[in-house]
Parts: sequence; structure tokens; C-alpha cells
Amino acid sequence: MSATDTIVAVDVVITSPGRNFVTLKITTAEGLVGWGDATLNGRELAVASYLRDHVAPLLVGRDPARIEDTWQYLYRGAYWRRGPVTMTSVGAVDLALWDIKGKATGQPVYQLLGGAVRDRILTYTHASGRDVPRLLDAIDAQRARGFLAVRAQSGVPGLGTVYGVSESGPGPGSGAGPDHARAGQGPAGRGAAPDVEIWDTDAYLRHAPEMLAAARAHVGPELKLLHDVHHRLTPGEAARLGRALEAVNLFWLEDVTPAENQEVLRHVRRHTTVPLAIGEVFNTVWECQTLITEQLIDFVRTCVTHAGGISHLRRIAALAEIWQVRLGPHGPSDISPVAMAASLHVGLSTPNFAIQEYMGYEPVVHEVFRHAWSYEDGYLHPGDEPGLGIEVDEALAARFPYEPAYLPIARRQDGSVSDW
Ligand code: CS2
Ligand code: MG
Repeated sequence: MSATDTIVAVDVVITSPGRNFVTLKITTAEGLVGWGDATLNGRELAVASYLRDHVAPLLVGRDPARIEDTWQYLYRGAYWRRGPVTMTSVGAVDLALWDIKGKATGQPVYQLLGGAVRDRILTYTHASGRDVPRLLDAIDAQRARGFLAVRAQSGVPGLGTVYGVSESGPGPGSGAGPDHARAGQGPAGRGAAPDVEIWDTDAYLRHAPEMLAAARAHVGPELKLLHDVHHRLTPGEAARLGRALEAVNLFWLEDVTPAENQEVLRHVRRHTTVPLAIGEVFNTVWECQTLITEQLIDFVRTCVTHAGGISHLRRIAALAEIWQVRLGPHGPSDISPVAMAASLHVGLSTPNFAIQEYMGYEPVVHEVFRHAWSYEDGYLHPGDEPGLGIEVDEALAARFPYEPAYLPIARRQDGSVSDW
């Protein structure tokens, strides 16, 4: 890329190979193409419009090499800053520009970020079951694929479908790890309106400790076990659950309580030593600043796309490193292989990066998004292709049109809305 190269085209590719993905494509005058994931599960078209209508016209003519200046331009120049739609849009541009810079220099992005600080990246995947026996079978299936860390979620006696439980269980491996796209929490429920799930915290609190204790007894002491509460408890309930789970020796207990008010985690922290992970719904460092600087969490979960791209995730990592908080970025099937690639380039080059979530994808997704990253024996690696190591088959992508899809809504037994 010469010093005079400029952005000449900015396009948004929406495709739905099993679930909706939004991908940003930036093309330069010298023919370089950069890709960025812009998928926001359940609100895909909002990001597509933000990019097409408000960002693309501003990028044409800009110098693609000025990644940080573009980030500042899009973040501060919007005036209305932060939030998932804005920061996913900024993130997509950031990923695409890092991709271009790597292709221009012939370097994988992790080399541009300072080079590798590890040889491979530990990953965890999901296992779920409507009841404990099915959960244990699902855990065994993931262990058989070499995973060293598994998130365990089960149904709750007396309730119907709840977050995190696949109806059909994990799909067969695609050679690149598991394929959970059929998982209940993988693709957003397709349809013109969200599905409604009934939630009962008391039933969950009665069940979760025995479910996770059974998982630990089944797998033995070494397998890293994780569990996602998914924002559904009050701080007091979270403190009780954390204390009840300490003997299970979880790798982390995730999203124990909604953390818009970061200070409520002080109460949880006072009562339990269970490792806490929060951050997948946060979009900037400011939303997890207190959690990090008061050491209210052990892992920050911000995602490379929804938190403003590689450039901003590195800022979050740098703050977290000062307080010995580690990164465990969000990586479900509703971030695309483009985002997975970017997260792994950050993971290979960031000292306090602990673990990458990886749910896997349907085989067709690997065909639409051809990637250099790979899974092997419980670890991931971004590969050494220039840039992010990703190419999108646009002709194949065009064969999968967008379908309206929403995440479920949870309601309590009294009909009031709960956190899903
Ligand atoms: C979950 C996500 O993987 C996780 O930790 O919290 O699967 C989350 O439910 C989805 O990303 C929502 O789109
Ligand atoms: Mg989660």
C-alpha cells in the first residue's frame, strides 16, 4: 500500500448461512480488500444501515493506513458515542483496516500488534443438555474433540426452554471444532417476533449448584468448567450462588448479574471467591473500567467487534493488565469467522489474554468465510496469512438472504420481563 492509497469502496454484505451475519468490505484504489465483522445478533439491519448510510460515505477518499485516526474520527465525530450499534460499526471498520494493513505489509495482524506472546490460544466451547445426564453426555462429546475447557448449561426442572440449552445438542465437528449453530443460544430465533421463555430464579438456584457439582464429579478435577448465568440474578442471589459453587472450582462464573451499575459487583465480591467474568454486552472500556480497577472481576469478556475493534479491545486489555484482570473474549456462533480471526490475532499478541470462547459454526459458514485460523486439541491459532487471514465468498454469501431473527425474551412466572 503506497502512501497515496485511498479507500474507494465501502460495502456491506448481509448473508444468512444458518444465521444472519453482517460483514463490511473496504476496497482501496490499489485493490486491497479488508473485511470486518458487523454482526449484532437480533439487530443486524441497524448496524448495516449505520455503516451504509452514515459511515461508508465518510470513508471513501480516506487513507486506509490511518487506522487510529479513523477510529477517533468515527468515535468522536459521531457525537452520539458508545452503544452496541455504534461500536459494532466502528469495530467493523477497524477490523477491515487492520486486515488491509496486514495485506499491504504481507504480515499477519498479530505481527503488527507486536508479535506472538504465546504459541496457541486456549479455547472453551459449549456443552448443554435439557437435563444433567444429557449435559454430561454433551461435555463428554466436547472432551472427545479435545477441548480442555467446557461451558456447562442445563435445563431447569419445571421450566421449558431456558438460555443456553440446545434442543438438539452439539452438532458433529466440522474439522474446525464443534458446530453448535443448532444450539438454542446460537442463531437468534427466526421469526417476526422474539420467542418468550419462562424464567424462575428460585428453581434455577435450587438446580444450578447440584448440576455443576455433578458435572465436576463426572469430569474430575482437571477439565476447566465454566458456567454462564446470563445476567439473570440480583447481586444477593449472585453472591449466594457464587458461594455455593466454590467447591466446584469453576474456571469462571459469567454474567452473574446485570452490570450496567458496575458497583453492584462489590457486594458479590465481598461474599464469594468464585472467579467472575463479565463484559460481553459492553462496548467500551468505560463500561468495564470500575469492574477492572476495583478488581470486581477476574476476566473481561468484551468482544473484538462489539467493543470497537482491535484498536479498542487492546485498550481494554492494557487497562485490565494493570489490574491483573485477564481477557476471555466473547465468541459465540453469532460473531462471524471474521471476528474470530481478529480476536485470535489479539489473543496471540496480548499477554493477559486467557481464553477464547468458540462455539463453532455450521460447515457452510466455513465455506462462506474462508479462514486461516484453525482449531486443534483445545487450542486455536489465527494462522500466518497476511492481514486477518479471512476471505468472504461473496457469490456463495449471496445465496443466503437475510431472515428476520430475534433473541428470545424471558418473562417470570408473574409475567414481568426478566433478563434472558
Ligand atoms: C452467551 C452468548 O456465549 C455466551 O457467553 O452469552 O451466546 C449470547 O447469548 C449471545 O451472543 C447473544 O447473541
Ligand atoms: Mg455469555
